[in-house]
Amino acid sequence: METREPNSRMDAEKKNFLGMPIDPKIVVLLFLTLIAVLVVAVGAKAVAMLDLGGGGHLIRVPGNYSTIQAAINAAGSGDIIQVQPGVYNESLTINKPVSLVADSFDPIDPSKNITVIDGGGQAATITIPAGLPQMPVIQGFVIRNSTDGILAYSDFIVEYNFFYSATNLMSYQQGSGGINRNNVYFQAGSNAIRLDNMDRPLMIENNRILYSAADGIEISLQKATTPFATAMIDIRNNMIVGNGEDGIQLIQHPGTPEDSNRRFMIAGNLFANNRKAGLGFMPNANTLEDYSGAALAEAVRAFNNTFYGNDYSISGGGNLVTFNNIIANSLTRGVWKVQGPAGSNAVVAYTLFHNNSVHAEQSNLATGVIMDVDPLFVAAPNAGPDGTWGTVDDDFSGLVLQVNSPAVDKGVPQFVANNGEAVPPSPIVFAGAAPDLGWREVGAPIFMTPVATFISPITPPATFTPVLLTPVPLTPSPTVTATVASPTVAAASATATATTIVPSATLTSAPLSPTASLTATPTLQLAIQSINPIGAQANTTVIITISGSGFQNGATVTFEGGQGLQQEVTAVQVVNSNTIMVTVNARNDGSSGTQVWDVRVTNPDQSTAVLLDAFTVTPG
Ligand SMILES: [Ca+2]
Ligand SMILES: [Ca+2]
Ligand SMILES: [Ca+2]
Repeated sequence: METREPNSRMDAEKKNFLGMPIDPKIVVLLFLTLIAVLVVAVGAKAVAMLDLGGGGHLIRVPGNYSTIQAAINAAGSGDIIQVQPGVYNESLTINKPVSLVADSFDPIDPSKNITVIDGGGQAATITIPAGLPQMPVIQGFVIRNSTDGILAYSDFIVEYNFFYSATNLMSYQQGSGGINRNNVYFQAGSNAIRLDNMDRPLMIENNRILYSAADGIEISLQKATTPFATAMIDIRNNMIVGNGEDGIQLIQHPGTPEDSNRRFMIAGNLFANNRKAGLGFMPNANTLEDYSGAALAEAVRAFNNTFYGNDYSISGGGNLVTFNNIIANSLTRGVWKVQGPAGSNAVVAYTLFHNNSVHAEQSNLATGVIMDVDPLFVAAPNAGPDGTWGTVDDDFSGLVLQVNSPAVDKGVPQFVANNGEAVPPSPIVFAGAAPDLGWREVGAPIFMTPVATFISPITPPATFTPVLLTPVPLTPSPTVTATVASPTVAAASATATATTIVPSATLTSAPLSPTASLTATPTLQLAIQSINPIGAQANTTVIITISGSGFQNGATVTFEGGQGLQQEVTAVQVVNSNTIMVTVNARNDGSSGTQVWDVRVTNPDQSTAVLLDAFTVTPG
C-alpha cells in the first residue's frame, strides 16, 4: 500500500494574506516548505488518531498508517485499528491487545468481506505471539495465502472473518484459546481449525467450516504438556460440512497420563457430508482417519447434534456421552465403537437413527434410541445459488425439523452419565415439552443473530470508553438482514466499529432465541470450582481462568479478604457459562507479608459465589 496523500489542499493563489501580488518564487518556496512539513508529519502521525477517551485511540489504515503492521506497531493496548477495504499484502504480528477491525464487513456472510489480508505465502498471515496479557480482536477480514492463516500462542477473539487458501486456516498452539465465532472457513489445504497441544479454554461457535482437504477441526491431545487446569473446549452451533476426512477429529497421543485433562462439549452442530467420520477418535498420534475408533479417555460430551451423509457419523470415544442427536444417511456406519472399557461413560442415548447402512455397531446404546424413523427434515441439501457443489454457498440449512417431526420433544434436558455426572452441568433450555433431537429446536434460526452473544472485547470500560460513531447503536434483532456498509464513506466506518463497542449492557438484554439459549445457563447453580493460576507475585499481570458454572455475560470478579493493596482487575471476559478469564495486576506492598484472597464472581442479576482462599499474592 502506498502512503496516502494528506487531505490538505494548497491554495496556490498568487496573493499574500494582504491580498497583494507576490513573487512566484516565494510561493514555490512556501509550497515546498509546507510539503516538507507535511511529509515529516505524515512520517509521524499526520492525521490525528481519534481519541476514544480513557487513553484509547482509533487508528485508521491507511489514513494514519499505510500498513496494518505500522498501525499495530504504533498502537497501545485497547486501541482500535480500523482498516479500509482493499488488499493488504502483509504478514502481521499482533503482539499487543488491540482490536483489528475491518471498516465494513458482512456479519451474516463473511465470505463477502472486502478487506483482505494476504499473507503472501508466508508461514502465517497473522501471528499472535505468546504472553499477551489481554485478548486481541480480529474482526471482519478475508484472511488468506499462508501456511497458517492465523497462528496463535495467546488467547484472542476472532469473528466475522472469511478464511481460505492456507494449509491450516486457524492454528491454536499451547498458550492460545479464547473465542472463535461467526467465521467462514473454506477449503483448507489440510485442516480448517487445528488445536495443537491446547491448555487454555476455547469456544468455537457459529462458524461454517466447509470443504477442508482433511478435517474441519483437528484436535491433538499431547500428553507431555498436560494442562495443569482442565482446559474446556466448547464447540457449538457450527456447520461442519464436506470435509475430506473428519468433521471433528480427536487424536490421542501416547504417554501418561492417559487423560490429558482436556474436556470437550460438542453441542448444536451440524455434521454433514464429511467424507470419513463426522466425529472421529484416533489413537497413537495418527492424524489420518482409519476407523480405529479409539477409546479416548478425555471426556467428550456431544449432544443435540445432527449427523447427515457422513461415511461414519461417530467412530470411537471411550468417555463419550452422546444424546439428543440425529444420525442419518451414514454411508457405512452410524455409530461405531462408542463403548470404551466396561463401566465407562461411553453411551448413545436419546438418538434417532435413520437411513444409515448400519445404524450402530460395538456401541453402548441406551434409553431413548429411536430406530428407522424419518426425522422429517425441512429440505435436503442443495448446491446453492451457483448451482455447483463444493462452493461456499452450498445450502445445508434445510436439515432442520418440520413441526411434525418425530424428533420433536424426544430429548432430555440433562443426561446422567455412568459416573453420575450430569450433562450438561446446567440443564438445556428448550422450547415445547422437551428438547428436540438434532442441532436445532424446531423453528429456531440456523444461527444466532450476529450480536446476540456479543461479549465486550479486551478492555474494560475504565480504559475503553465507547464512542458511538453512529447515532443509534446496533441492536440485536431476530431478523437481521445482510448489510455491508459503504466501503468509501468515512462515516460508514461506524458500522464495523459500532459492532465492536456497543456496550454489553445493550446486548445482555437481548431476547435469546431458542438456539442461543440451547446451552445458556440461567441464574441457577452459580458456583466457582477452581481458578488457575492460584497465585502470582506482586507487580505482575496474570490472566486467571475461573472455572465453574452459571456465569453470565457481564459478571464481575472481585478479590476479598486480603490485607494491604487491593488486587487490580483490568479485564473480565465471560467466555461461557463455565469459564471466565480475568486479567489482574497483582498487588502487594509487602507490609503484611504474603496475602491470600478470596475470589468472588457476581452475576448481573446479583447472584454471587465465592471461592475462599483462592489466590495468593507474594510481595514483589
Ligand atoms: Ca486429521
Ligand atoms: Ca454451491
Ligand atoms: Ca422441543
